[in-house]
Amino acid sequence: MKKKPTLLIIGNSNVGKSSITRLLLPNPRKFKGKTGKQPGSTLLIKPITLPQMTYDIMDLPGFGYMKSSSRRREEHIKKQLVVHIEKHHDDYFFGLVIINILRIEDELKKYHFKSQITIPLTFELIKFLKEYNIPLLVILNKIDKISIFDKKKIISLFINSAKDYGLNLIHVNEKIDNDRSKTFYLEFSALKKINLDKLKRTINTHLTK
Ligand SMILES: Nc1nc2c(ncn2[C@@H]2O[C@H](COP(=O)(O)OP(=O)(O)OP(=O)(O)O)[C@@H](O)[C@H]2O)c(=O)[nH]1
Ligand SMILES: [Mg+2]
Repeated sequence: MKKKPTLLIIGNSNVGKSSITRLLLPNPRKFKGKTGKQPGSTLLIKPITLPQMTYDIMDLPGFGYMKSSSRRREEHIKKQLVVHIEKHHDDYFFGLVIINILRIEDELKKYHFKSQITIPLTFELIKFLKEYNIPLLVILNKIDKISIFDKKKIISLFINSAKDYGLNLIHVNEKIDNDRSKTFYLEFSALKKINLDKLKRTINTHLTK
């Protein structure tokens, strides 16, 4: 049987990767994969493949913010992910980089504004995936948890900081061409299903190409 194209879902621990994966499945209630309060719920690198679906989904283990695990295990997971992408990047037709919108300010303060040397992990990850030419959508998840005012403030901070690392972030609604130099983002809530239709449509656009 011919292998189906795979959707990549990647990001820090506890950002909502498995919750989003579940929303993309035809029958979410049957999905046995764990979502949880405890970061590190997903540990296996194995795609979800269903006969009813036109693509497979790889819900990768999260990295960072793992209170429950040791640093060594964290490093191990990160290395595993890098090796996985190096080896399997060709399988992926599209990638979702999931970010918890509530964590953006902290990450930028720590690794961007306070230090010239460090690069925020989120930007490093986007750049890494772009090197392999995987088309990406950055998902700013958990917007149900903040006010519209804060949402606007954080998103513009995010876009402006990204520019310093050569990343040109554009809202997916403003997409007019397939300029590979741009990276698209979408604000999202897995809990309230905000922008779920938009997400599904965007994935399908990439599938038919
Ligand atoms: N309020 C809110 N909570 C969310 C949202 N998406 C996910 N969550 C919650 O966040 C927690 C983590 O969600 P998961 O989907 O397990 O996160 P994950 O990225 O798969 O985590 P790991 O597998 O540990 O890397 C769960 O308690 C979810 O219910 C959202 O959009 N809004
Ligand atoms: Mg998970």
